Amino acid sequence: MRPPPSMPSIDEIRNDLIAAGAIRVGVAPAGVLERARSALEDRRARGYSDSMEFTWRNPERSTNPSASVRGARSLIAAAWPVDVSDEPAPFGARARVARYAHDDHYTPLRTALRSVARRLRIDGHRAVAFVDDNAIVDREVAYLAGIGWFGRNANILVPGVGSHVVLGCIITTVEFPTDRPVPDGCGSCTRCIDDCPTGAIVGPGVVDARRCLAWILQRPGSIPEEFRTVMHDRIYGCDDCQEVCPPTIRLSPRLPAGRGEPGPGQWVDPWAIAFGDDSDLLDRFGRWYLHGRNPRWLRRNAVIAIGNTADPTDQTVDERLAVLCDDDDDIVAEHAAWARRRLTERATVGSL
Ligand code: B12
Ligand code: SF4
Ligand code: SF4
Repeated sequence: MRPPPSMPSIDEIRNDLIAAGAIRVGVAPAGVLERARSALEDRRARGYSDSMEFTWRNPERSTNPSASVRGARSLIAAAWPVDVSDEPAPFGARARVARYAHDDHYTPLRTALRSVARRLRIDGHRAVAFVDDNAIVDREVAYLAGIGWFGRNANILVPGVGSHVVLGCIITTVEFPTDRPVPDGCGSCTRCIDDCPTGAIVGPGVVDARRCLAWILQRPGSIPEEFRTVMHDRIYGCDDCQEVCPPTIRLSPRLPAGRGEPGPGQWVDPWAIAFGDDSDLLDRFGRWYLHGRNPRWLRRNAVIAIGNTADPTDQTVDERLAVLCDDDDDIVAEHAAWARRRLTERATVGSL
């Protein structure tokens, strides 16, 4: 009979994850994430979480690793670089995808973490991989595991890498030696707070999601008019608080490319989305968070991007928007009516 494989050391695990594509790996103790729990409760009470569920749905669970893996002793956290390459912006109507969603980076990170977790389970331990899962607050885990510091934009900034990473972890009953948190690297900078287009960063590391475009683009319902122009060409996610961040700007060009599963890329055609049928849209964008898996929210965003970016002198733009004004979906129709008004306004002031 073959002997059971020997328990991998944390160095072997780290090397395996780095070889698979992770850019930083660290270990945190698996105690309750007290700071994250009080932040979730406090921000929910202040209304900052809006109607989001995610980790807010059950903070007792999302901040207690043992609630997901009984007897948890360690959290192995990993950061995975996202695609930061730029494609030239298309002329005319366009819709921009935030960097973390150009490709799918969650799947390869999950696969790499699952492979380590499987190995630990073969040795008789409990171990489960979590990536962007409502069960655990990834950033606090990454912070405690020494992956990076909390930027004032609330993102984890990895030293030598910046914040264009996605995060995940393994919760396990194995007790590995832990790493220490990375000291703050923001210094006196406040650019992300000053330059957020909607003033959503209401304190260092505190985002009021009601004003954050990343959430506004995801949440169901009509988008308040005050945000529609400032959304500009965004269709999913917002990178502004990272694109003004000095360490992230300096370090991003060093990030390795091609570590995600191919996704829609940086630019998508808003007309194809506005007129797309449900199954095609879900085939293409189904990995994104779409409330209720309903593509109508994507169509709504596409119509706003058209209003903000299409050529206001092109008669066919108005004709196509007129069709959308009669859409069966009242959300699409209402936003298309706004887009027509916006184009008229842009034509009047002569700004593209
Ligand atoms: C809900 C959610 C959102 C919401 C709310 C974001 C938020 N700030 O909470 C919305 C939709 C707005 C969002 C947007 C984005 N998200 Co998001 N999101 C999540 C999710 C599902 C839960 C986050 C959560 O629990 N927040 C709870 C609050 C309490 O946490 P927090 O803001 O981090 O609060 C901490 C800090 O305030 C810190 N802190 C406390 N005191 C102090 C004091 C100082 C001085 C400082 C600096 C910090 C600090 O401690 C708090 C507790 O840990 C996670 C995945 C997961 N399962 O964890 C991804 C996650 C956080 N998102 C991620 C990404 C990539 C983004 C976007 C960059 C995507 C984009 N380009 O549009 C933006 C960034 C917006 C921003 N500036 O935060 C990554 C983070 C990557 C990174 N490098 O940090 C995660 C981890 C997904 C993943 N698995 O990779 N997201
Ligand atoms: S993601 Fe955009 S809207 Fe949200 S805090 Fe950052 S800059 Fe502001
Ligand atoms: S912009 Fe400045 S304050 Fe904000 S996260 Fe980056 S370094 Fe920190």
